[in-house]
Amino acid sequence: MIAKRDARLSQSFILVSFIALFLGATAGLLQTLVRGGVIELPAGIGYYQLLTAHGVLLALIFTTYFIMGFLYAGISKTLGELYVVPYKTGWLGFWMMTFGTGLATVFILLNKATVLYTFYAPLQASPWFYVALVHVVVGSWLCAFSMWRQYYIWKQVTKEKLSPLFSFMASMTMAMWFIATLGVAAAVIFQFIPWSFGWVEKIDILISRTLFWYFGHPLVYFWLLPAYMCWYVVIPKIIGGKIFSDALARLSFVLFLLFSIPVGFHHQLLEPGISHTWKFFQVVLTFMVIIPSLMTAFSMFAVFETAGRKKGAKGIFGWLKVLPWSDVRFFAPMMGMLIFIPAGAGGIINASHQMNQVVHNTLWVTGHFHLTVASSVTLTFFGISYWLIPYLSGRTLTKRMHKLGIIQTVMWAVGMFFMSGAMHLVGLFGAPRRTAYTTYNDHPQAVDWIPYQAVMAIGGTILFLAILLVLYIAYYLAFQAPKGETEFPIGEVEDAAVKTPVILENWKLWVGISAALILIAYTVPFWHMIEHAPAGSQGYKFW
Ligand code: HAS
Ligand code: HEM
Ligand code: CU
Repeated sequence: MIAKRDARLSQSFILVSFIALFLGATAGLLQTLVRGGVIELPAGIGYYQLLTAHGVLLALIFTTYFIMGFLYAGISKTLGELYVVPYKTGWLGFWMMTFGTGLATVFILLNKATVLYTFYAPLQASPWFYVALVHVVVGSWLCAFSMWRQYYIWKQVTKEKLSPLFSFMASMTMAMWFIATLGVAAAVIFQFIPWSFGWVEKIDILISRTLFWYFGHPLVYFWLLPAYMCWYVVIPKIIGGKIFSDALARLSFVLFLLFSIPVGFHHQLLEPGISHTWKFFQVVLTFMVIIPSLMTAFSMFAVFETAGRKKGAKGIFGWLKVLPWSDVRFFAPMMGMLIFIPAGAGGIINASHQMNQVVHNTLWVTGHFHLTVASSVTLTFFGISYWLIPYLSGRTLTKRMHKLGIIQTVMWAVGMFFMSGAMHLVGLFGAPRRTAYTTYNDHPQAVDWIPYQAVMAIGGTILFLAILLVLYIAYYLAFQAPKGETEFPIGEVEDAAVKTPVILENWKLWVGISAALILIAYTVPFWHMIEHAPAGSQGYKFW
């Protein structure tokens, strides 16, 4: 059982995460209804104001808080109760992040920061929005330091060469996060804050966007890696199987550290001012970062098949039938995995330099990330919640909640099939992302888009109902379910697996190679940007 004080830290993160989920999903529902032409927004609320709230509260806040709650619980489980310094630093991080989150939310609701979650210059928010972002980022750094400290003390005390797999993955995820957030912190502190307070008049747009995407791509893996932690470590235990290979799992996380950062240009393939050579180089590295995901897919298939065959499954696909489909702790993440197959294929299309011209800035891209972060990752997080919340609250997952969880998962998959499917299709026909309802003066092409947007609204409505259901389940598991013990499932490694080489825990080596790759991929293009820098831009407020 988890120590009460550690449980409280995790619970606090998860509470904020679910509040953000509710607010962000409400905005999402309204967006689909507006774009589908079903409603007009009342009370002077702007479409872009909602979209900013949706992006910030779901992509940045819901995810980050859930991840912190999950990682702290897993670290406390595998490395033991938090030591004093990691514990106190964790709380300091929580409060700093929460102050920032509150401040940012207020300024978005006041319509003073309608700059979308990517806060692209020359759109200019109130300076307090950027100050709020700094608090969220620095607070998350405190959490990173706190987790590394726990890991370090554990190694000192036990004198073990290899740490438990979960704690290694958590430390690696936070290492990637720290290196990545240096970029966004630099943009916010050195560019956006002085510019929005009026200390300097102009901002260099290209540099600000480049620093953003230096952070923005690893950001998506920061969401994904905790889901992978569940797939690698938790799922084998739930299905009565074993982890295929500890070494392979660690290697895939090392590869994420190396290749997820020097690839930001694949979001800027249509941005002028960066030479094709460097875009091409980063596209090649983008294809490298697909490899650890393919390793994960391979490893998960191996886990399922081995577990199935041990249970006596026959034939090529017999193992599929004996998987515990009615166990929501398995079913929800498994739906996430299945959805990740088309989601990842879409990502490979996006990254293919020429094809990016067809899909960039269309609803196709919005479709892509509602499959990745809003389905594969989110469904896995829901699947984790079904055991993590009762584990933390000292309660149990009842049969009724199991059933509701399965219904919730099916609703999410169906809703997303309609919403994301329609987004992908209409995106290929050219419908832009980030636009409110418009018929472009009844232009025939724009009129053709409208039925797809209506389908998006149907999907969005189902998704919103699914959110209400998951919130009810979470509330019940936290406060009402019968008292009892729930396990934090941690898998064991297959006996026949290769021994894990100690070099995989050589942090200096991996962080060093990561830094070298970043320098290779970014130094020359950055130098060009500075050398050929235009006069810069003043700020604009279009809302
Ligand atoms: Fe992406 C845009 C390329 C993955 C999120 N992406 C975005 C944006 C977001 C996002 C939020 O190159 C929009 C940002 C914005 O607002 O502008 N993405 C990729 C590539 C991958 C990828 C190559 N993206 C993700 C993940 C995300 C995410 C993960 C969130 C969590 N993405 C792009 C590009 C753009 C982009 C361009 C810019 C587009 C533009 O022009 O603006 C890859 O990492 C994907 C690799 C994944 C796979 C799938 C492996 C499958 C697995 C499942 C196995 C299943 C099992 C179950 C075992 C190759 C691991 C089997 C069971 C059975 C029963 C069969
Ligand atoms: C954008 C709907 C859940 C992340 C959008 C848009 C719609 C939408 C319609 C695009 C609007 C446009 O480009 O004009 C919904 C609905 C949801 C939902 C109905 C469920 C109730 C989520 C979740 C996440 C997420 C769970 C992440 C964890 C995003 C992001 C954007 C977005 C990052 C892009 C914002 C931007 O372009 O600035 N969503 N969504 N959504 N959604 Fe969702
Ligand atoms: Cu990316």
